[in-house]
Amino acid sequence: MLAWGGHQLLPGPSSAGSCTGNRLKASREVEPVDLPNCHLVRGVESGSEDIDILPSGLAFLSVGLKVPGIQCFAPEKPGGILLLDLNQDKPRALELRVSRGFDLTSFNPHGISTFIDEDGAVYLFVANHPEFKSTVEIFRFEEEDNSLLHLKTVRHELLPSVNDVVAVGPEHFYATNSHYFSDLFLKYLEVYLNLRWTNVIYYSPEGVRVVADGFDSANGITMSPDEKYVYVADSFAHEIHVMEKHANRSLTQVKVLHLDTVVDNLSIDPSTGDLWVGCHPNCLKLIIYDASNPPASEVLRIQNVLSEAPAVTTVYANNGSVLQGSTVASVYGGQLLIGTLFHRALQCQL
Ligand SMILES: *[C@@H]1O[C@H](CO)[C@@H](O)[C@H](O)[C@H]1NC(C)=O
Ligand SMILES: CC(=O)N[C@H]1CO[C@H](CO)[C@@H](O)[C@@H]1O
Ligand SMILES: [Ca+2]
Ligand SMILES: [Ca+2]
Repeated sequence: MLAWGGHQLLPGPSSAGSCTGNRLKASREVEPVDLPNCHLVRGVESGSEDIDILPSGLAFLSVGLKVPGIQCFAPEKPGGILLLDLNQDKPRALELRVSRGFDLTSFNPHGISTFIDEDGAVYLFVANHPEFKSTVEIFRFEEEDNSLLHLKTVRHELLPSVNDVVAVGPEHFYATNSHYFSDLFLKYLEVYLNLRWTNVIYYSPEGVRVVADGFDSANGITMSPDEKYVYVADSFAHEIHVMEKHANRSLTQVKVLHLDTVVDNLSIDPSTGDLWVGCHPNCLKLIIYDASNPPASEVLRIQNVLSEAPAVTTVYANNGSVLQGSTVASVYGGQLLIGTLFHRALQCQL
């Protein structure tokens, strides 16, 4: 059922194929790879940037992200968090209510992550871009009434451009900054000049610090099921960095995987430790949007990440006729859920 795609772990740093600057030329068309049993998720029309699935099969989807210069099918509608129960047959995504006092009109959610504490409370961490600024919002999930109780807004000068978060405690997280500057023009300049200035931050109420830096564009971040390793996607460098996590929460690099696609959000299969990656094989089409020639979607599975020879499989690829601009793929009990930057979400049986 799984086809092998053309992905190689490239021997050296790859400079080809990116959205911006002089690296945009190597955009690639995808060979279709189909899964036999897929359907579009009801209730997701305008993006589902990031997905996080609880052990119970409840999936959170961050929807409606707006990025200057990127296509948006619902520009007047604020973003939100949807809940999808993967235990149901063809579930419909429901929007979670958010507690009063939180400014929903400027809610612009990006990467998300969940944390479950010892007494079973579920916390949802959301990278947010109100008015295109950058914060991390911490909510508690109230399952009885499908709502999110807002607990805290984190703003910090070391968090100028948060892309994704991975929660490691009720108020503790790692976050990627995908740009060093928060000013839009400087962001373009930074990517164009290929400054390797983006980083990973560790945040706790006791202190905030840089734990890894030197990325082209640090993007998705996730953690191994045993919590010993943190994986960071460097989108424009086409790399995934495997970092060892130490008791004091510092990170050291173990190795770097080179792929020939723009890697976006990462997720882990908790049962196998496999890494699932949403990718943009031709991400220039995300920026110069043309409905008749839309951006493709591509999902990779990386097995044996820590071994000498990780196995990279293209599990799903589509030219945009079904699903445009995949950003994330997440698995639960034999089901695959694929999210997109501004399009729909696809649920497949593996
Ligand atoms: C995408 O692929 C489908 C068949 O899989 C084909 O009908 C369609 O023309 C292709 N679209 C583009 C834009 O290449
Ligand atoms: C959570 C996360 O990292 N989301 C990323 C998913 O993909 C989009 C599209 O590139 C990125 O903008 C997000 O940063
Ligand atoms: Ca995430
Ligand atoms: Ca990302």
